[in-house]
Amino acid sequence: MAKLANMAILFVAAFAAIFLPGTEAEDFTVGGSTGWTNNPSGGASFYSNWASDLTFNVNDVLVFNFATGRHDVAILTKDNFDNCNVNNPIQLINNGPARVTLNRTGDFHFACGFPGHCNSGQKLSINVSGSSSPTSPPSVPGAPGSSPPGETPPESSATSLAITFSLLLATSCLNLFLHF
Ligand SMILES: [Cu+2]
Repeated sequence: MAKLANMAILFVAAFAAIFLPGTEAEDFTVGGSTGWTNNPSGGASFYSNWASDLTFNVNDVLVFNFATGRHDVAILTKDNFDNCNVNNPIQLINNGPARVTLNRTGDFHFACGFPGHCNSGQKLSINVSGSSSPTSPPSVPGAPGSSPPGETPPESSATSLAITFSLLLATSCLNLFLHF
């Protein structure tokens, strides 16, 4: 009986191991293969278009791909971001590629601090949502004329699965104790 319970625990733990990583932090390469650059195709809307398909959660990481000395990453207040004022950043990261951990919920504003680069579209504003409040609007898959929707795995269902399996694991442990 104890052996059976042990096997059940292993089984449950294996499932938990499979599903739990889905809830862990993700890396996002800003701009995809374009990287972090001035004059991106599409201009000022390039990086907001890139971000519009994505959901950012606390502890996710933004990876800004650029060559050191050609660009940088300035973290700005909303006002300075809106005006492309890069002279008084909250934080400036000179070395590329730069990894920025999204360590809180709310808005983050980034721009390149090199002269003219922000005004040419090298700027990104994102919102980091709490894991319990998905804010992305429902997409209509296969709607005519719509671009392919960004298929992100439903975090909440992975989380509830993980919770279910954790509960199962706890129950199995209790069972094991009772049988000893
Ligand atoms: Cu730049």
